[in-house]
Amino acid sequence: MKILIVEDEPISKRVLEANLLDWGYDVVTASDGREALEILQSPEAPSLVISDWVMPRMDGLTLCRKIRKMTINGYTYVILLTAKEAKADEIKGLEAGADDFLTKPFNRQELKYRTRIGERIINLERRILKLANTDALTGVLNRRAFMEKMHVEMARSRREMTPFSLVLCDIDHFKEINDTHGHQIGDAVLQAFTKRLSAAVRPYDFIGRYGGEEFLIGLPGTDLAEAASAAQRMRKSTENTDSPLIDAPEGYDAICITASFGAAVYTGDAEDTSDHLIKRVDDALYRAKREGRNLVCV
Ligand code: GH3
Ligand code: MG
Ligand code: MG
Ligand code: MG
Ligand code: MG
Repeated sequence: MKILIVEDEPISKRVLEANLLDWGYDVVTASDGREALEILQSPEAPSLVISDWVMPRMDGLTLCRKIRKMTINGYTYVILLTAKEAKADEIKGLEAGADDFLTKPFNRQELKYRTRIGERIINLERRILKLANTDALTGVLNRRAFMEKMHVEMARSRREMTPFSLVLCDIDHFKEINDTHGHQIGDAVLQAFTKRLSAAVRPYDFIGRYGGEEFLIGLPGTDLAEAASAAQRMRKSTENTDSPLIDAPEGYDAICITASFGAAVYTGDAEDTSDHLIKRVDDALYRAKREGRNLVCV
């Protein structure tokens, strides 16, 4: 776990840093609230902050209020660590949004275990967030989480004038797999299929379960031709009979499947919407099914 220390006084900063490193934390430091805010708005920002109150440019109280208004990077747990010791100041700190309040000079053991409390809360939040966003069977994003990420990527596409492509795929004749082998094998096929999909795309592409045996793939910074070739890669990897999706159930041949793919692009047009994009990709998939399955259509 990474912790951000916000402290203008160099010696206090160094002492605190040495302690946290000693307790096994990664540490980043800032000398005032403004520098801290910049760090907290970057990707991979620390989720736990130990901040001084009195600092130049932006004090710890203002920093707390700004952190509570931030909407990116999940929850940030804040411990105010200050020379102020009046009850009224502690209340002011908590009112501004601090999760905990400690006075300097701090008791080493107390700070250690109060930091552990913050760590537990952050870990809880991460677990809940993961559960809320993940499809339980396949481990890809669930539909809501996929849509949320897609809206973020479409906004980026508008801002940066880069294309965002969407692929929708549907396993061919999947009902037969269930009917022949049962639902447990059907489930295993869905898991193996999504593994193939993620192996065929780049790390910043994202996969979501749209429904039953239908999956969406978001491809940031990708135009329609590139999206179509990514879909071809996924299609070929699925149909590859040299490496069957899952081992043969007792008494049966190895299970091989194919899937149909549709691809569509969003080019940053403010008039265009996510509903329209999904309609286009759905139409393309429908054509792939109608034209014989195991196909990519755009
Ligand atoms: P098509 O080529 O037209 O797509 O045919 P299909 O059989 O794949 O399509 P259909 O929509 O008729 O059937 C989809 C099947 O997917 C029916 C449903 O029971 C099954 N299914 C949906 N979700 C799950 C799941 O989580 N696990 C399993 N095992 N089956 C599922
Ligand atoms: Mg200070
Ligand atoms: Mg279907
Ligand atoms: Mg199907
Ligand atoms: Mg169908």
